[in-house]
Amino acid sequence: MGNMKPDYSLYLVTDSTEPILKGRDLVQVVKDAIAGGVTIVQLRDKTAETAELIRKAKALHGITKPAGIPLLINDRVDVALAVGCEGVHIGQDDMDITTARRLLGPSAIIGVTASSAEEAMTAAKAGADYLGIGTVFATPTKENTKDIIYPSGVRNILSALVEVGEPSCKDVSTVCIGGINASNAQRVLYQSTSPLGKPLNGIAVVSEIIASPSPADAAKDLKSLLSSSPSFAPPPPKPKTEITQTLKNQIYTSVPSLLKRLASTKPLCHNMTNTVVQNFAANVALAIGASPIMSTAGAEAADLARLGGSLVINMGTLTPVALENYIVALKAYNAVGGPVLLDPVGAGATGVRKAALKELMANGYFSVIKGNESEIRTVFATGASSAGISGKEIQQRGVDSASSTASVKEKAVLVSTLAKRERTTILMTGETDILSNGSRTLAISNGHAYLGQITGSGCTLGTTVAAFLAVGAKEDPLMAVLAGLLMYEIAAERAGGRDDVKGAGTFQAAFLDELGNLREGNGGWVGGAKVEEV
Ligand code: 3NM
Ligand code: MG
Repeated sequence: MGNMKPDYSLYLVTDSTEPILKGRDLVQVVKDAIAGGVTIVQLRDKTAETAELIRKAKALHGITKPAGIPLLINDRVDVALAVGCEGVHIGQDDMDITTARRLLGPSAIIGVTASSAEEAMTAAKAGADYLGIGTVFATPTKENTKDIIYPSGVRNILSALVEVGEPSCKDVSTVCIGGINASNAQRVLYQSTSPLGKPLNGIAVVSEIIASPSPADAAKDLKSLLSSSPSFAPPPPKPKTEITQTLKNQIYTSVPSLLKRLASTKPLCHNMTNTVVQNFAANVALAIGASPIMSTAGAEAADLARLGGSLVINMGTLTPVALENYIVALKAYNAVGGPVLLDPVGAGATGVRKAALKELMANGYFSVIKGNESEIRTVFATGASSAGISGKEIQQRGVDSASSTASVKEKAVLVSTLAKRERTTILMTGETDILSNGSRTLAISNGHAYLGQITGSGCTLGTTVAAFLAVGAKEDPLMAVLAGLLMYEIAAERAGGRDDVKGAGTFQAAFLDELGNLREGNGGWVGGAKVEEV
């Protein structure tokens, strides 16, 4: 292996087929791409005869070498030897690494395709310099891709490489491949970087650069995306040790200030929610001082996202069309950094809902995922792999257990592990609610039994939390969620305790009144918060 690790950050894989290269000169396209910032090039041509492949490789090496950029050949160790280029990329069905290494020598770069933790670990232990992890998203560029693994699959492989405790696995370089483009590159990097694993060293692309009318601009765009965080990324949670304020003081200062901000900005609270609770959710949004819109049309989400509010995706009355609309809207909010809350209603109940949850999580980032214990367990299982992710034992304890005997402490471990893994904020509701950003975990025991007797109390909590996210997610999502949760549950306590409340019907009206009262107050009601660290 070479002493200096190559720069894998923007890895270009070539393609000479008509739909991608469009008859242009490959050497010129690669030259432009290098000018735009590509850091390593792989010649991939599945149809060229040996003589032609060697010719192409020599021509490419003529431009990569002076630029100081490694050239690797896909599959063909013989061609790499003939050309004297820097290495090869081999698939699972190609020559084994040991033989390739013997032929190419210790300083050659050898990369291997891996789509599972097992393949990744085997290749790393056999001496691969880097792994091409994929297929991340379905792509027309490569037929017969084995597995679509999504960013969660990449993340789980990276975690497995660390967990196994082998230097060869921990140190192997990694890029991801398959359907990566300018609209998803930052998200893929963000979501595959778990504190439980290791970060990717780069992204590998074919069509985003080769098929572009301007390969130089396409490379430049990707390059600049690599060096910044996606706009939806929350500020990294403060380590517990760096939080100097007591929890109580923090609540006393941040909740009233968020409330004030909510009142003064009246943020748009965009609900794509189920048909059962639309009316109630709109009323709750109004009561807390947000501006509701109940649009379910994905096509108008981009316009709405630009208004600076937040989005609730609640899959309570899921249909195939609804799912398509959710994904369009999710992408629109992610693109502008608008907060999105996911309420995976009934996620574990049917195969259709489980699949929808998986697709939602693969297609975007959620600032908050909120659900009851069974739903959060399903979310946990959805992003987990069969191998190598911490907390596996939690998942196996029963994904769909509606009523579990798990203690607050056990739930807290699940919620904080999930928050850490997904780099987001998780709220598990129940008699005691558990809230975590992966670094800090809180147990909240406000609320009233009447909430369980009216429809949509969970869904409209999502609406409330989302409204607070609109004004507080950029600063501290955990505090924003806590503020919404406390306002909601303390209003329920006040309504439930009123003399004129005789049952679920009068409770619902009184609850809306009390939300309005809390909105108008100065936030002194936070004194009723029952919150503790776990
Ligand atoms: N290998 P695009 S996917 C060459 O999963 C290749 O191993 C893959 O093309 C794998 O960037 C792929 O145009 C094609 O989606 C990637
Ligand atoms: Mg191959």
